[in-house]
Amino acid sequence: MLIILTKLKKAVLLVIDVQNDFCPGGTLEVKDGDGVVPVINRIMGEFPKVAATQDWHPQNHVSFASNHRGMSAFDSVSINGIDQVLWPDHCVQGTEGADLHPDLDKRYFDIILRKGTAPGLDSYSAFFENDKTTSTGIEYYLKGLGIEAVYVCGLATDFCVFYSVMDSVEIGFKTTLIVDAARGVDFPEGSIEKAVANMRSAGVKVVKSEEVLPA
Ligand code: VGL
Ligand code: ZN
Repeated sequence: MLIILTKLKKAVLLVIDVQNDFCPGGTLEVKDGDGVVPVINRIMGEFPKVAATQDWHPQNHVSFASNHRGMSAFDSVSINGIDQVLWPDHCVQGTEGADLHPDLDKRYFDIILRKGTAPGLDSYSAFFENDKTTSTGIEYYLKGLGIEAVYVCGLATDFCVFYSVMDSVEIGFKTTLIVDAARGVDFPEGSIEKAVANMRSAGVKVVKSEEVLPA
């Protein structure tokens, strides 16, 4: 009973893309990506609701450099007026690389949202695809639960975490980044620092995981 009472009220922990391909040894590895796993496992129980996302691309996905003749990974292109960084093939539907990290404690996940499933459109944010208008539906799931506060963690700080955080603020959720429970690609170099600064400017609270644990 005590434990339930200490939980953060009307809050969700949003766990972004903690998948094998974003961890060391994966095709789009984030430095120390798996370092978020023990931190997330430690804090998950404090939240009444936990929502996880999974980047979940078809093999012919527009974000893969391999699907663009003459282009290389980390090149940038514009597709239908949307800037797109081209990535190595990653998080292909049904592959081990797309699986959530084996040590991540999935017992707490109330919902797992898959995104980036349309071949022609990428989806960094948990809330909107990269056209900024196509909803993933999770806004309404969270609103339906009466959620007011969104705590974001996972991978990558400068891409999917960043866009999820910014959309969360825009939607009107009180939004917090749990900074030691996130790691970034840092492409181009400096982009993690820039992303955190931009989040702060947008009114996002930036905290360490110990601040969400009971004293
Ligand atoms: C991500 C690049 C491409 C992420 C996903 O999860 O941050 N980054 N797809
Ligand atoms: Zn992706």
